[in-house]
Amino acid sequence: MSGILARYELLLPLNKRTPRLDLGEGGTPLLPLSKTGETLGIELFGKFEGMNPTGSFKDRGMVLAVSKALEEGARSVICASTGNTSASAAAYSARAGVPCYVLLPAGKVALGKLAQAVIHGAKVIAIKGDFDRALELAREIASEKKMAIVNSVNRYRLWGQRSGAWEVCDELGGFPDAVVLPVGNAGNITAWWAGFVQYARLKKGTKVPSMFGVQAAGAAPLALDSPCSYPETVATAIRIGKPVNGKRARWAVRMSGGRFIAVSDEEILKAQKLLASREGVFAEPASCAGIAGLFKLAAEGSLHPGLRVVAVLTGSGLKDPNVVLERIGHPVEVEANREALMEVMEA
Ligand code: AN7
Repeated sequence: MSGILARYELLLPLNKRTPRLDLGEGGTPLLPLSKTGETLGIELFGKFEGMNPTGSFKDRGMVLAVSKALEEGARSVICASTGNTSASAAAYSARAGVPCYVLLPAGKVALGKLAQAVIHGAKVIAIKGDFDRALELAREIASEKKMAIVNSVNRYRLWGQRSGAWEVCDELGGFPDAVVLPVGNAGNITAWWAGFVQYARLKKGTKVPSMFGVQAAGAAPLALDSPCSYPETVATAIRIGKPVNGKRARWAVRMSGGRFIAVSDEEILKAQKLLASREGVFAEPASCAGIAGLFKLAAEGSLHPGLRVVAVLTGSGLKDPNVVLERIGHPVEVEANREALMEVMEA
């Protein structure tokens, strides 16, 4: 076994009756982002969660949530999703052999994620509304029909996601000074903070890193501290107006000495291009909001030089090919001969 249930058995709520699902989740690379770090004047690492089995950090929570659902006798699984949760829920449900129902905001899910949910055999239903409405419906139906809901309202999801923080500490041989994460439903930032707190109890004299949560300006109820009824952003993964874990995330961010930040779609896409073209790391737009947030902090003069910072790159860029092709364009086509080719190459 190679996944997080085996690796962190003693830190997770497992017992003899818990089935040990495993798709090899976790163990993702912690990549030095030296060029970007140099520009920002900090020591920067990217925790590349796009390397998880379904291409996002959700797998860390999903492996535990679906295992616990099986232990508790659930016959089916349900979730609402902006995409990544559905891909992950569909994959782990397939592995476990239980039916999976997925509610998506119609027309607002990246192509790769949609394909994943469909191929894993989930019952995929597009709701004519946004994610927040889809989640309300999923919660209602889950409690009526006794289905296991595997959104981040499920405590096991967040517990499993703590493993990302544990891996970072293990690999660095200590705690980073700060962590930046993109924020949608505000589950992951809460989970990472709880993970650091749990680890700090084991290792005396350590300080939990400052947590910085970055939202897209068009969907930033926490960063702007005002309700958001019509969330909109190119980073569809975090197109969320009513974060269900908002209260806990506010607490975590405040306790850690961090804050929430809003960044524009333009800043997100610029950060995505920078990571891909200068660091060789292709992450989906939402994932890059954290990097955009760091640039914002640096511009304000609130990023202390020399800090050791981890940016959580939450999902793979392959999830959302359209956002790249629409922005940057398709390759030039030439006649299949040397002259035509040379003409284009030398242009
Ligand atoms: C790539 O899949 O909410 O703040 O339904 O896919 O814990 O919600 C995805 C969220 C960041 C935000 N980065 O995490 C879903 C969903 C990526 C994401 C987030 C998501 P939370």
